[in-house]
Amino acid sequence: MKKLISASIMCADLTQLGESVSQLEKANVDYLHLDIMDGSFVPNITLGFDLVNAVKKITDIPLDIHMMVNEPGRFIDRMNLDKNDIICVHYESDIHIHRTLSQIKDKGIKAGLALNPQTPLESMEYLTDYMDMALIMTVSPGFAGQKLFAGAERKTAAARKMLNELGHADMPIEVDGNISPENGRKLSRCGADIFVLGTSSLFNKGKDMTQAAEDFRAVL
Ligand code: S6P
Ligand code: MG
Repeated sequence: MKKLISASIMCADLTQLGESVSQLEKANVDYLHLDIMDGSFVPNITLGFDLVNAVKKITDIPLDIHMMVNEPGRFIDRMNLDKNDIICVHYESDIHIHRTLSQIKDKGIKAGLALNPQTPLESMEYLTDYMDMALIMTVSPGFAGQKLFAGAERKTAAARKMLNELGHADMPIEVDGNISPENGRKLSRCGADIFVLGTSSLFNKGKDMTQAAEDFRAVL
């Protein structure tokens, strides 16, 4: 599977968002990753739906929406997305997450399911037919600039094995949190396909984004 990069917009310079998006277009990133938080599912609040819709209007780069909110199904209709975009919801965020995944797919948008570090992989076992992507969190969600969770490699490898055995060898696995070039290379070997790049790689102060994206791709 082709290895893809998803740029974490919460790590960009939010005072010049339009400029950051055009730099990311030049850097040829595959997705823009937008973190939506509610201050309850995670102890932070970052980007919101108006910002998602504003970004959608200024770029053709597909959006990769990471919903860190309780009962995300309440908000799916707030975003004007299309078939190239992904909405990823957390297994832990709704006791009826199967319904939420179906709700996203019924709108013709790709659906992803995310798991917090401590959530067993088996949580997604019976939901894979409703998913277009699996997101293995490699930090506890909520903040940029954290350290990779110790089980990240083992869990990513086990996810790849499980998806292959269930007949989903073509389903991409995304990893999110402390994806430095070094961690990216290790996780790529474990079977990760989409890499969320934040402060650990793409948004390193002083480094040009095109160069940073190229350097990252070179280690995969
Ligand atoms: C964190 C969020 C992430 C971060 C990204 C930051 O909860 O879901 O998408 O924006 O992990 O990257 P880094 O390299 O600072 O960890
Ligand atoms: Mg994220």
